[in-house]
Amino acid sequence: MPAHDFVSPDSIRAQFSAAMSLMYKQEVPLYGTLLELVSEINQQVLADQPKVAEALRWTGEIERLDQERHGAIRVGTAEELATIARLFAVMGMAPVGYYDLSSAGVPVHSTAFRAVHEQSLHVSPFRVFTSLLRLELIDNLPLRELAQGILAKRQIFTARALELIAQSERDGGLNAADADEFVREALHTFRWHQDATVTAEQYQQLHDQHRLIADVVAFKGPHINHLTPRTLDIDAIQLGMPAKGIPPKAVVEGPPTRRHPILLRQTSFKALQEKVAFSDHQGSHTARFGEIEQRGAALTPKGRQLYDKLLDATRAALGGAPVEANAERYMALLQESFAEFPDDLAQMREQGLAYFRYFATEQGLAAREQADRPTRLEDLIAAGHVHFEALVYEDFLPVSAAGIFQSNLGDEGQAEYGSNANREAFEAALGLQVQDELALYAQSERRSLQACAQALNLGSM
Ligand code: OOG
Ligand code: NI
Repeated sequence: MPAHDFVSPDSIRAQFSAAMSLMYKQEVPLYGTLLELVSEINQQVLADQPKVAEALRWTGEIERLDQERHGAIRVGTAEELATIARLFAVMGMAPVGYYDLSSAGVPVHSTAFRAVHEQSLHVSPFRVFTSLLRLELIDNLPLRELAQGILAKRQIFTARALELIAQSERDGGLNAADADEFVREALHTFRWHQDATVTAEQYQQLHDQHRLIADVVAFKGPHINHLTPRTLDIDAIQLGMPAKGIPPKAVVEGPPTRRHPILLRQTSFKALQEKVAFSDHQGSHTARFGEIEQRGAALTPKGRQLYDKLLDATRAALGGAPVEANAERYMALLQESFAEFPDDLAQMREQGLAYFRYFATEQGLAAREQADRPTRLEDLIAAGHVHFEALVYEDFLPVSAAGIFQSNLGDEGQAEYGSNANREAFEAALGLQVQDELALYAQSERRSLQACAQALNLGSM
C-alpha cells in the first residue's frame, strides 16, 4: 500500500486521546465534572488575562489546550512494558525520561510516553505516565512468586490489537480503517475490569504487602488510573473543586504560584471505591482518581537544579514531606523559598534558567531586506524583530509523582525501599532507551532559532 494512504501517527494519537477521555468520563463521572470546571476556569483566564492568552497564541498552545491531557498506567512485567511501547509507537509516542519512585516508597520505576517534536505535540500533546512494578524490591518471596505466577497468565492486549501493531511495524503505518480499529482495540487494554484475576484472600495478601501491588496484579489489565486535563490556573481549580463536590488533596505539588509558571503544578482528588468481583466473592478496590495540572516553562539543567534546591530547602524547613496537617505552612514556605527564582521571562532567559521559543515579528519581517538591521539575537530582541516565549514543559516531576501516588494510595504505612534507581534494568525491560527530555527541549529551541534566522533572511543567529 502506498505510504500516502497511511494516517499520520499524530492523528491516531489525537483520536486515541479523545476516545480515552470519552471512556474515562463514562467510567469516572467526576472526571466529566472536573473537565467542566477546567474549561470554565480556562475561559475565564483567557478573558481576564490577555497577556496569558497572547503568549498561548504565539506558541500555538491555545489550539491544543482543550484536548491536552495525560493519563497513567502501571504494568506488571517486562513483556507488558515492551508491548505497550510498541502500541504507543503506532501513535507516535516514545518513552521520554526515567523516574525512580522507589526512593519515595513506591516499588515502581517509570517513563512518560509522548510525542517528541513540537509539531507533533501541537497536533496532540497526549502523554501516558507508565510505571513498571518492581517485584524484585519485595522481600516476601512467596508473595513475589504468587504475583509473578498471576501476571504470567494474563494477556493485557487483544489479539487484534497485537495484529495491528505488527502490521503497522511491518508496513510502516495504518490506513484510516485500520487506525479506527486499532484505537478501538487498544482502548480495551486501558479499560476498568470489574472482574479480578484473584481470590479475595489473594487480593488481601497482595494489598497488605503494598496497595500498589494489588492494583497491578489483581486485575485483567492496566486500567488507566487517572486522566489529567491542563488548566491555566490551578489555584482557582483547587479553590473551586469543593463546590463541585470534588475533594482535592491538601497540597498542590510542584512550584508555588507565579506570574510565569515553571515546570508543572498538580493537584488530585481521592480514588473512588469500586466494586470488584473476586474469583470467589464480591469486594472493593480503590484505584482510580482525578488529577489536574498546570504547565509552565521547561527548565534548563541550571534552572532545574535551582528548582530542586529550593524544593529541598522547603521540605527541610518543614521537616519532611507535606501532609494535610501542615499544608498551609508548606505552601507559605514554598512561596518564600522560591523568591530566589526570578519570576520574569527576560531574566529567566538571560540567566539561562529556561528553554525558549523564538518568533520573527511583523516588524522583523518588514526589516529583513534592510542593510543596517540588527543581526545578533540580543539585538534583534531589543529591536522587537524577534519575540520569545517559554517552551512548555512536556514531562513529569519525580517528587510530585511520588506525592500523587501517595495521596491516592494512602499515606499510612509506607514501605521503605531506599533509593534503587536502575535505569538500565528499566530500559532492558522496555527494549529501548528512554530519550533525554533536556536534549529534546534544546533541539526544539534550536529549531525555533533556525526558523527565525531563515524567516529574517539571516545565515544564523
Ligand atoms: C502515576 C502517578 C504520577 C503524575 O502526574 O505525576 C503521575 C500513578 O499513580 O500511576 O501521574
Ligand atoms: Ni498524573
